[in-house]
Amino acid sequence: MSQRPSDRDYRELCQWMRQALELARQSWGQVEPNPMVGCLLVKDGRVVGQGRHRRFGGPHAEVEALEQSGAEAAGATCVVTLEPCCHRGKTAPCTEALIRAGVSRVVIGCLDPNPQVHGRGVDRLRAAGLDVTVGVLEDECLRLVAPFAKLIQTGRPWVIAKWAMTLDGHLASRTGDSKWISSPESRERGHRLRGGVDAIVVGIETVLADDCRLTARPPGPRTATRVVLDRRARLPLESRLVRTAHDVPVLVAVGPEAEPERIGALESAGCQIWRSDSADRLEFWEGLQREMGRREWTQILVEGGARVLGTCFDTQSVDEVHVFVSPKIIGGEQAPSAVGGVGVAGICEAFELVQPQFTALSGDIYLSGRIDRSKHREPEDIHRESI
Ligand code: AOF
Ligand code: ZN
Repeated sequence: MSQRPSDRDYRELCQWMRQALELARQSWGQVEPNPMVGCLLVKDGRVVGQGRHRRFGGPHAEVEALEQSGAEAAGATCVVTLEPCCHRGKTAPCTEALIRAGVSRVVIGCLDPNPQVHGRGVDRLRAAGLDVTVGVLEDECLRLVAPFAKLIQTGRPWVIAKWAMTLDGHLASRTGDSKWISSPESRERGHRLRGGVDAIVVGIETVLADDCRLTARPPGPRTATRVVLDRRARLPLESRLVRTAHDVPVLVAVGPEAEPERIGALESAGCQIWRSDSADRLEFWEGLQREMGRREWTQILVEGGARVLGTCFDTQSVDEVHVFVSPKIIGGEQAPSAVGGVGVAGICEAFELVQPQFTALSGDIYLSGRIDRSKHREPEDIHRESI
């Protein structure tokens, strides 16, 4: 019998947490490099205040919720997707605001991966006598802050790989034609992704073939820097990317073999240059990821082509995948398949999505999900096991 009320309590808390998660998700693309956070203040079974972190540098979710609730916060339960902060960043600590307002209980989705906060927010609230529960819908709450956690823990951005392919797995026909493989509705989804990330990354071959703009149309909450992997600095000055470089930033990632005159010309045309010291394709990509992390880019969208996607998978840097599969078959051994690179040897080494989501988009299948990191093993381990 004694279990019953707490079970019911837990179910109710999950419902509130789900609402807080919904709120938080509305901030996608608006708060990075900060995490998305949602918060409810609940009293006598009703919401007396709600809030979300809306913009980088702006008030935290708890503060917005407290403002809404006013004096009703006294004795209320705070349901928040992320551990309240206890440090002074761009804003004052949320723990103190909750304590001051007389909140009696705090229900937290997950701990803050930020080492300045991690666990200390909880300690502070408990020390002030508040009842604290941690871990309600923890997996979902951790998933919400995964890009923020990756950036803060590894200094690298969250890598989203996106491509559109035919039913037989090609990115383009044998002549390089790719307009259009996916439906307008699928392309609209792609543009929505573009509008929330910090960078859109492509290889030089893609630019040479498509003269792509790599902008979000219509624009989203965030303007991505367009990044071209271009070891020899071949990006044409008359390309649409370079011609618009003054309006939307372009970063050209070049290798040691790039000629200084080419680099100078691109710089004069308004492009930024990042130069790798390494002639090795994998080291080049590793270095660029570190550079993007240094710039506090939280999420980047890699759009291809096959070689770049191959490099991303070969270096195990992909975190999330969005694929549009169109019911068209074009054949051709010369037609590029979606992911190049070296690839894996055995199916047991395959990158696999966790609980992928499927949506039908005017005939296309839109499949998305995160890469299962728990399953991932070093190729060497797999080799050892097979001996
Ligand atoms: C919260 N509630 O809504 C968010 C939190 O520079 P600041 O003051 O905005 O602090 C940013 C840090 O605060 C961020 O790195 C993360 O640890 C935490 N984010 N915490 O209590 C919120 N967005
Ligand atoms: Zn805070």
